[in-house]
Amino acid sequence: MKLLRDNARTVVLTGAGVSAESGVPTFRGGSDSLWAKFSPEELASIDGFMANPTLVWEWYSWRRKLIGEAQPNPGHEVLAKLEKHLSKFTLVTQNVDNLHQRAGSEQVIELHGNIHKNKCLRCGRPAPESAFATDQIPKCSCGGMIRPDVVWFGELLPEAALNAAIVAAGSAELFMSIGTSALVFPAADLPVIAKRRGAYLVEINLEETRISPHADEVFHAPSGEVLSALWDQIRVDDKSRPNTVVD
Ligand code: BV8
Ligand code: ZN
Repeated sequence: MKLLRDNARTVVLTGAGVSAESGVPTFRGGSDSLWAKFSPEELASIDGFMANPTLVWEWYSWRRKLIGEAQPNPGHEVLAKLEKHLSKFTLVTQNVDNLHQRAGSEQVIELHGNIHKNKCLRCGRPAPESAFATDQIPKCSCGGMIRPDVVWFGELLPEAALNAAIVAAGSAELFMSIGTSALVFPAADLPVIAKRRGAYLVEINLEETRISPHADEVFHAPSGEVLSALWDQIRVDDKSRPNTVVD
């Protein structure tokens, strides 16, 4: 991809598909998808939590355990390398699994929060790690219930994260939408904003999505494989350039 080789101002948006090769089920799609057993409204929503806090709490405990045992895959690792290799690179994720950070990405804009963080439903204070060592729903010192610090359906995204993502998308020369069905808003607006402002839009996703027809380049293949091949190409190109060092 010429723009990557030319050190273009690059913005990447990732979704659950980037973590699929780490064994973390995606939200929609295959039979092992997270929603296959339950519906989003039932679990990833305040109404779902209030209606059945124990079920939602156990679902997050199960996901936290599964994610804790997962390892970042080559897709996460290449994105961490691109952050160091390109002078203007922004990583925006819808994922809450912390795998980008575990792969070495230092600046990660988390649009939907982080599954390893919890907060009080009543006062909003962060809950200490110890608070959820058990499967019982822990209580805050103010008496409120503790909940995962993720963005549920019907909840606003963290303002600073969303604004940073919108500004980055609006000034991107290259925007890569990777492993996302582009169905959840406002995250799904980002590739459209970038394209409208003149970015070269690349999609890396197993399936066709609503943004595929608008993309300049589409790779319907596993993101770990595609990103590894792109990184190999960058290293070949850089080696052929005089006095550049590629780690
Ligand atoms: C909001 C965090 C303003 C929690 C998530 C009715 C009422 C209220 C709101 C709405 C409504 N109707 C619509 C809305 C807006 C709603 C929305 O967009 N709904 C959709 C379903 C239509 N959005 C919201 O509610 C947002 N807030 O709008 O606030 C507001 C406030 C009040 C009232 C109105 C508006 C909040 C959205 C955030 C929800 N939280 N997660 C948690 O994780 O538990 S969403 C969840 O979906 C995850 O974050 C996930 O990342 C995200 C998007 O899914 P994807 O990442 O794209 O994953 P998916 O499985 O869908 O796709 C994976 C893709 O990867 C597939 O295409 C697959 O082919 C591909 N793939 C698989 N393997 C690979 C691969 N690709 C490459 N390689 C592979 N190996
Ligand atoms: Zn509290």
